[in-house]
Amino acid sequence: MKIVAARTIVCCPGRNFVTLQIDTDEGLSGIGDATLNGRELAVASYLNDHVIPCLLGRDAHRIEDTWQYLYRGAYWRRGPVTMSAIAAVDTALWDIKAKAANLPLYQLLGGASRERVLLYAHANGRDIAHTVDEVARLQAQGYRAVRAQCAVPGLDKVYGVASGAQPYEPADGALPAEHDWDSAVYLRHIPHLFDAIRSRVGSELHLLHDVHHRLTPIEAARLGRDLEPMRLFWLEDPTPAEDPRAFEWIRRHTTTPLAVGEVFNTIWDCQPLIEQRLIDYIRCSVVHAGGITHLKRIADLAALHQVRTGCHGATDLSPVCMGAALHFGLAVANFGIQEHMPHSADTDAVFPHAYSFRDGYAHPGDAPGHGVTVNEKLAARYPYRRAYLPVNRLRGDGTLWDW
Ligand code: EZ4
Ligand code: CO
Repeated sequence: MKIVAARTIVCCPGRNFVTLQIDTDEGLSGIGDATLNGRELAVASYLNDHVIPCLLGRDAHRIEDTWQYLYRGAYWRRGPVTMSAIAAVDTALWDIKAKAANLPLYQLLGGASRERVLLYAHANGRDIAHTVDEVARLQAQGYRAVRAQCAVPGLDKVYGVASGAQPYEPADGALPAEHDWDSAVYLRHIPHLFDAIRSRVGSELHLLHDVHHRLTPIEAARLGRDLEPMRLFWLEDPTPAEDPRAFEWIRRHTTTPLAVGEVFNTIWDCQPLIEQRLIDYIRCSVVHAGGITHLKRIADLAALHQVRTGCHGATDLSPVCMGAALHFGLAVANFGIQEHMPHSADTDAVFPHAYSFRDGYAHPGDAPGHGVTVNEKLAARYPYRRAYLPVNRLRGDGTLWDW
């Protein structure tokens, strides 16, 4: 089965998405997500200008060989742009192979290891009382796990917290917005938040929190220790992970489980954290970590060290990525949890999909392939709009900080 055409589809049904479609001489087509938030056109160019010419005429069934060809052949290995482009090709080829077999993708990944995929939802609030209400509302909807983020008193805008009644979208400016940060205020505030949440929702609900890389290792250790009585499911991105040894400091002081990896793009980023058991959940996604082929390799390394998966699933990962992630999550032995932030109605209309959400769980559906398609006519009605993730500055003197 030969690849005869491939093209990128860029659209903005509320936010930007880049999708790769691959067509074959047997009439089967597949799609993959190539969205890199705030840098979308760089991946579109990487695909259009550098990858697509190499795909034409190749055997669509040779997924592993194509992965190695694009990874090794580039000479310039790794990086989010390259790996998102490779991921899109890989996901589209898995979609085609599963359609050719007339099977849902999870059957090709070893079949279902579980009935359904555990999700965590997002609760955001303008203060502690509001956030507690939001967590309780999601619990009442049937969610078994909820991530809670809360505005911090005195800080104007905080990354990861929605303002007003708008659904939360971090890439919100035609130029990067500027947010405030103050670690001391945050460190005093968050334990009160989780104390209040636990008192309201009881001990069974899984609670998660995302630090968004904003603490130093010793500050993160302090937060992990202060949160121990509230029994978190995980504390995410407590400190920037470019330096894996920073996590030794956190681990030395706390038993709060740690999750890292949404900004990683290869197994090499994950290797020290996993092999030294410095984390409990690996957050790499299908789109940003080289597709199904490479994510499976990361999960297998993680399994050796009792680390479980916790795939990134924010709304800047398209429904195509969500579909692929749910097949992966249903099949992989060491699945942990899947992030779920609902896409807008406009986005769902552009990307019709077989997956469904119920009672805090998801199922990828049984359509052949990954079960997600793109309505190109509708997509064309939503042209690309430049949008950036914000930067973060310390309150007081305006020093640039981590997110
Ligand atoms: O900052 O998806 O856990 N989720 C997150 C997200 C990420 C965005 C970046 O594009 O941290 O909000
Ligand atoms: Co995160």
